[in-house]
Amino acid sequence: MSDAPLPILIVPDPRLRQKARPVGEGDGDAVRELAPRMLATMYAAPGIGLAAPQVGVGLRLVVLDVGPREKPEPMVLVNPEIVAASTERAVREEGCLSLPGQFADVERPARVRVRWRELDGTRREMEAEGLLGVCLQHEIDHLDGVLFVDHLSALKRNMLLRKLAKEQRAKARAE
Ligand code: GNR
Ligand code: NI
Repeated sequence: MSDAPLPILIVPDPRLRQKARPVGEGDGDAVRELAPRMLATMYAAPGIGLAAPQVGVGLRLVVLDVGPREKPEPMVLVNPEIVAASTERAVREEGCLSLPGQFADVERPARVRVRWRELDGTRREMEAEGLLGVCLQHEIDHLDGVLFVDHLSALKRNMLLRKLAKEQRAKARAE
């Protein structure tokens, strides 16, 4: 099926650490096929955002829906970029579908201005704060091979990565 969920890559898959390339003119068909499948994957997970590298595709493509589950408002962002960030910072607990079961408080700019194109090429720009602002920063990080744990101290990052590895080993044994 066209919107069958895709497998989500888990840390330490090296594809999560690669920098994705911009979506170009020639990628239109691929992106129009991929975006609905990424949305289906995100909703099934469930998650509030998903970046193409998380499903093994090295393109600068993000899907997002931070709204209430009963009122889906899917967003597809082609080549999203942060064009401005506030000096004010905010802390929020983050998780990631590529680090299942791991959560930590992450400090980031409180507000960002984000620019992207829609699937039809329309240019969009918005300022975001709160959960949407965090999710946009988290997803755009994925496009550069950056994970939320990279914003933590080395001590916290290593604790969390070791806990993930341990839990993934236990899960593999149980399967
Ligand atoms: O589903 C997700 N929830 C979330 C919660 C707080 C901050 C960021 C996120 S994004 C995450 C899905 C994901 O891993 N996207 O890359
Ligand atoms: Ni993530």
